[in-house]
Amino acid sequence: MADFELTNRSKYNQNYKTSIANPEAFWGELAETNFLWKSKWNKVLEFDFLSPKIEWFKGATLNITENCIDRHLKQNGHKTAIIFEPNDPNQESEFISYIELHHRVNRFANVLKSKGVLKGDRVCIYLPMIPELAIAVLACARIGAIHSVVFAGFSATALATRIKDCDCKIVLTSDGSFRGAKTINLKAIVDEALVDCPNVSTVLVAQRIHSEITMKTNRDEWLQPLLDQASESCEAVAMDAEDPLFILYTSGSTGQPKGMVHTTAGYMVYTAYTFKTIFQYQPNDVYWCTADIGWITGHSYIVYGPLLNGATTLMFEGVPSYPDYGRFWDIVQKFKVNQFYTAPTAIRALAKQGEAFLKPYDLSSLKVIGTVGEPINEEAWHWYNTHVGQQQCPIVDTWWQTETGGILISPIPHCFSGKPTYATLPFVGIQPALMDDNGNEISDTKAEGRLCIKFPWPSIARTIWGNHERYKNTYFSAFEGYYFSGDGAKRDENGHYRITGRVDDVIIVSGHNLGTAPIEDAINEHKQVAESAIVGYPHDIKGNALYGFITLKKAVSSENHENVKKEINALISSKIGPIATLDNIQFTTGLPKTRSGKIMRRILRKIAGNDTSNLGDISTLLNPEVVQSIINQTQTK
Ligand code: 7RM
Repeated sequence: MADFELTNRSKYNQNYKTSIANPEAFWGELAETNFLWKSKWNKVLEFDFLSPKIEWFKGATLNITENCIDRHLKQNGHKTAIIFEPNDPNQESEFISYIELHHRVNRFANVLKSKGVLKGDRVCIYLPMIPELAIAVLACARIGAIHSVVFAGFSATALATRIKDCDCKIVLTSDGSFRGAKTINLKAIVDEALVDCPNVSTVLVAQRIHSEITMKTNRDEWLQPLLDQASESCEAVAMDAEDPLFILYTSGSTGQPKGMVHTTAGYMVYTAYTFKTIFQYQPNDVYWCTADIGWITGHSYIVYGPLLNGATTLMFEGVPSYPDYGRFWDIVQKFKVNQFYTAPTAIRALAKQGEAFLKPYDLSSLKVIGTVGEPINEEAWHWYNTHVGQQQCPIVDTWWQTETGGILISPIPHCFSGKPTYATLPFVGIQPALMDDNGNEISDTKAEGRLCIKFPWPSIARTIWGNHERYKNTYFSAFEGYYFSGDGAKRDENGHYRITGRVDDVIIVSGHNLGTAPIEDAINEHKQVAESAIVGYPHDIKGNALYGFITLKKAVSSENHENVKKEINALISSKIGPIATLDNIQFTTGLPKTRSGKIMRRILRKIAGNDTSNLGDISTLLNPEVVQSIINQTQTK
């Protein structure tokens, strides 16, 4: 029988080789020997990147929650599945065993059933980082409902768009949430969103902050009394391998977010295997990923990946700065965390506070530390390595996307190590390619180009909900026969990859992917705004900050400029969320455009980044004179 462990370089080499030479045999055996199936597949893989159509383990039936929970009960029922650490450090933590998780998921699933939720129905989950969030996700999976988790920091407008796009009839939320010293009235945001969503007939509300909320008769109900009455056993519905498990929205370069659809079996196999091998999870370890379950990182590496491995996974409700910047390290010490996974933006924010916040804590339990979400700069990498990992912990700089479901490029501890800013080598089964400007794959090892993947892996998203054409156009049309990631990358002479960032119009601010289009749409709603263009520019903490170039309809007196700026940011805040507000706003007389009317963001990016020495050829612009006028304005500011 094959040895799928990745604990040294030769095992990685061996498994990588087989996974490429014979993907079906590799994934087939891995799937068969490590998971619980109700019935076997007819074929491991069928695909065509042109349609595109991708099917893994087609014909097999299974339920992912039996793999996440039931199969651990006999041996590990009393083991802690989820540690919940509340926002307030003085409030008690919760330890949820696999047995308790089983009961709570089943109760929740029965409540959903009693509200008429059927297999294939979409359920919107708008909850903070409390146990109910993970339990709700698993409850949906138990009965074959498709969960659509919306990050509880999103505005009413963003929530409504997502509810409507996949036609959810039910929303799961809470009265509110705690975030550091703040409380947020989530239910009020839901109420506002639902004005625009007539199809939602049920809202179930978890109680978290005990705030005054209004309950709409015949629509809204408290969750807890329903859970109390529900049975703690619930049959796990047999799902086809390719039945959708969840939808998760990601911003794109047009206003409408893309509902990425992930299916059941392939997602299960890939997230479980990457979790185990990349984090080198051992049976008694405590693993902590600081992401929110509202993002793909939370789906794959707080909930599914860890639970599929029978791991103990920590969920933290709060923020890194509350009650002070030592909170993360306090938690690591308190639970003797062994694997810690966070984002460069958090690392930079913590590094800025200095080492004094780390000093009081014992971090010696840490074995592997990880980063995800954006390119990590060298300085942040070294700080993480020195002060958090104490030069003892491999750093896994994991590159992947909402669309990829799981990690595609990352160091694997004990197989090969990371080096600053490099995501290093492809995971088992992953075939990256770099493409040149003419659309051809670059064969030289040392190269730079657009990052594609040329063969399917089990957890790739299968479509965009309700818009397969957009799925094809976005990911499979730029380079025929390849999946295009939207990122650029460099490859060194050893074949190690360094991700350089997005090549499209998505800007990553503090780890949040923000499409420029929806922000511009919000700004353009201001009655004095004629036109706007948003670009990113480097920012010490956030990675990128937003710079808005805005032309006004008619001249506004300079005293009023500040007011208009405030109003613009307020608009963005209400339409998208505070994360998308602009750090810098410049009113201009025009925006540089191509002759076909496309705004040349490339030039604005250089101006925003204060790098105007080489703007390239601007003579083909419709209005080259506008460029100099914008530059002059920046210099006199
Ligand atoms: C997991 C996640 C995806 C985009 C992706 C990249 C960027 C993510 C890294 C990274 C450099 C990394 N999903 N990205 N990880 N860039 N190094 N290790 O973040 O859908 O929200 O974002 O994030 O640009 O395309 S996501």
